[in-house]
Amino acid sequence: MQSNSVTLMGQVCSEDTRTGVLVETLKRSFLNNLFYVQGKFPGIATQNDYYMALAYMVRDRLLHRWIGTAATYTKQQTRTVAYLSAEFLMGPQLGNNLINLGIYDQVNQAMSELGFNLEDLLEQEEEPGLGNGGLGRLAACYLDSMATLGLASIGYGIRYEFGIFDQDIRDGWQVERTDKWLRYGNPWEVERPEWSVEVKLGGHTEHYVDQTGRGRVNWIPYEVVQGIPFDTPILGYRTNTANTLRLWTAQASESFDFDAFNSGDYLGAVYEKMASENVSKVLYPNDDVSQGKRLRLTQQIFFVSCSLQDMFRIMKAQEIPLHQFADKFAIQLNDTHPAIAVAELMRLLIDEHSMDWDEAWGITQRTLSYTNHTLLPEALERWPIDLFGNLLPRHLEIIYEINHRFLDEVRIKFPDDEDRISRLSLIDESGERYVRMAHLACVGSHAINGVAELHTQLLKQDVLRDFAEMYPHKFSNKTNGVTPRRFIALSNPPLTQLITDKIGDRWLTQLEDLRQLEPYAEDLEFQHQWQSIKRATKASLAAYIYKQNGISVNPDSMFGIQAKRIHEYKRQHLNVLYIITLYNRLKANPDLDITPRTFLFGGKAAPGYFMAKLMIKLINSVGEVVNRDPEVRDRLKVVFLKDYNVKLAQRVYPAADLSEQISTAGKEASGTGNMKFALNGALTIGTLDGANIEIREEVGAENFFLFGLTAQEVYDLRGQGYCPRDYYDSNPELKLALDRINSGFFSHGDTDLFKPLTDSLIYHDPFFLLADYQSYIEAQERVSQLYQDQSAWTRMAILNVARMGKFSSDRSIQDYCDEIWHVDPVKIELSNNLEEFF
Ligand code: GFP
Repeated sequence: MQSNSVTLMGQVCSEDTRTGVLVETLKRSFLNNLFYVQGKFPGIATQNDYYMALAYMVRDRLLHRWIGTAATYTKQQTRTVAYLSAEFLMGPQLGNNLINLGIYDQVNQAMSELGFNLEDLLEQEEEPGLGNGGLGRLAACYLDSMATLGLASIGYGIRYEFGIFDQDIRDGWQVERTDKWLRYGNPWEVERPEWSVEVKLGGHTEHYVDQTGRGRVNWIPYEVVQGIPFDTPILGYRTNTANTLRLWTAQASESFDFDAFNSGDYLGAVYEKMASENVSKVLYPNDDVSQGKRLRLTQQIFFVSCSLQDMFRIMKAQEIPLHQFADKFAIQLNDTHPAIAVAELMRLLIDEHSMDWDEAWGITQRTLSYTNHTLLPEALERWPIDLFGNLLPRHLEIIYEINHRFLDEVRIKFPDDEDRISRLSLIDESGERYVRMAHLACVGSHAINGVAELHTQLLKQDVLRDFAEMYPHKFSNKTNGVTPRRFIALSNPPLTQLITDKIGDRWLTQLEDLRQLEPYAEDLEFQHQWQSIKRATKASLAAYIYKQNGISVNPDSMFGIQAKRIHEYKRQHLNVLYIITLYNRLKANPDLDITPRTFLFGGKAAPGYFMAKLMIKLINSVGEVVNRDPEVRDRLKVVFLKDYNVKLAQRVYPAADLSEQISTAGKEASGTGNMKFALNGALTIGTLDGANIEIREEVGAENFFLFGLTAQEVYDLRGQGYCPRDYYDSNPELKLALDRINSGFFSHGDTDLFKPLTDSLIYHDPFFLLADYQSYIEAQERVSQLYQDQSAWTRMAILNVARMGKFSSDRSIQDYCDEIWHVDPVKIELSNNLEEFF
């Protein structure tokens, strides 16, 4: 139990208003923040002021733990994980922090005694959308788990002023709006201008020999940008460990605009200043052709250099010699976005700290490890040499040297194999010359991992095959996981309570404990409680839909949900083909007895990805017709939930009956939405892709609706010359569905609107929708049939939840720790004696 007194300058006081957790203390602390931080009183305060006051109240309690944590790490010179990621999709902070602090109920009571509704205040929070989808959310789950497991870690990234765009739907089309998440301030962060660093860009290098006869390089940059760190405390669940998320903001550096100011070119200097600040302005949306975008490479070197320099600062402050860098830090590269760290760490060690090449290279390789998140070739980053050399002239030299030494190694292992040399080279010379970032990451890291079994296997067989042959020992799999704190405890309190009543609450940190639910799968009373919780969460989502979309959906219909970025490989349009098929059947036979269904979609399309945007339009257009058709008699509803983000995800997962995980086998690296749905008791209809395979293995094949080609079959079919048109010609229901779209039926007679989509399917079908169509329809039939037997369905749902233990991000992080990072947990004592810190 935590003490409710605090020692301040020798005096023992009753509970401190800044850190205490009694209801009276919380109320007082809230009012203090309203008055003395917000400078408002109830007559003039807005809802946002109340939210801010509450957030500051919570932040005080986080900072208390954070200071204890930082002091312990400093004293013990703790080995630390540095998680480098261009994206952190954190989601709203307030509710999660209340859960992790264990003060949700007290705060609820304190707020209601002051006349507020906690739910309304939670709703007020604007989430930082500093990520696109799975990759950024995974980084956020991992921070939660690292803190929960008591592992010292720092998440390093960019504090984008504008995160992922807000999505509006107009006339069925996606419309993007800038995300101004910082508009009313961000109560969770602490600015640390004293730890700013400078990042050089552009210019040229000069080589010379110093007095000792050693070759040296001087990089004279064209410009210098300053990085200012903003820290957010990341508290573990019911622990005192509060780690740091450190995000960098770009500012013009004085040392570079000084001359312009002096020479009277005031406007020029201001312009340059604005240009520098652009670096952290906006998050790049996925799937835009990012190649060749100088600003994106600038963002990468910016946050990587800032972060590495910050680690050097920490080493110095803790008086750890530089040759121990790899003992102090384990750096994880989240995809290739931070891969420039390989060259930057070398540069810092060699040029700025006079280390020799071999020692620097040893440190670099021992420190870095790399996670790959995609098999899509177009998503593998590469930079045109000219652009790269122009922005990072010194890094290009270093990369050439790394490449030279690396290819010598390859020649020894594989003599007379020039093809292999050109395949492995860090420089793609097959046409225009490029720097291959995945290759740089592979050579500069001691460990490389995929994010699910199948993905890792395909990496080794295909995308990174030559590297797997060169360095087999570097490769391993680390199947993704999700945090049960945010995605059950916070988002689904009734289910959390029901489970806890049966098996205690240890499962929230030991997810394997969920196994103890298995015996209740057949228990009719338990099933009944389970069903009423599902029914209530569905009713609440239905109310939200009515408010947002003006569509009334029936909570007793089956809710099938596909929520993820919109992409052809994720195949939202396969789901649409099924909807149209059902609709066609009803039109042909209005009295057909079908399981009433509500089809829900959520997700953003990259602004430059035409097909994905057309898919959104198709979903909405089909919805418009189906939802209004009296013959359907409400047995089918189609809803597109706009602006899918973490906040909305938390509403959606608990309300799903069926989780649609229908990507083309071999394309989805892992998926994490699949895990969140299943943890909330949805059954999965899915292909043998990504982590679906492992979910199915865990929950049992009989509790999973499988369909579709395997990755191998897709590969073989492509090899034989896949002809989608044959499927179209030979399957009448499929033909009818596609013809209905083409006839203009869903587009007010416009026969051209969806042609790019249907033509692509009938003539190319790169993602094998038509090949999988029949099998998908049959799996959906099995789904519908089972749903008629609510007891059997619920039994399966309970078994799914009971067997999802593997998919906690705690397990993933433990795997990284054991096999890559070798970092041990540190116990943090919470001290109320503030003098201890002096
Ligand atoms: C990417 C991959 C997913 C994978 C996540 C996290 O997600 O399969 O689960 O990374 O590893 F595609 P998105 O950014 O594409 O959502």
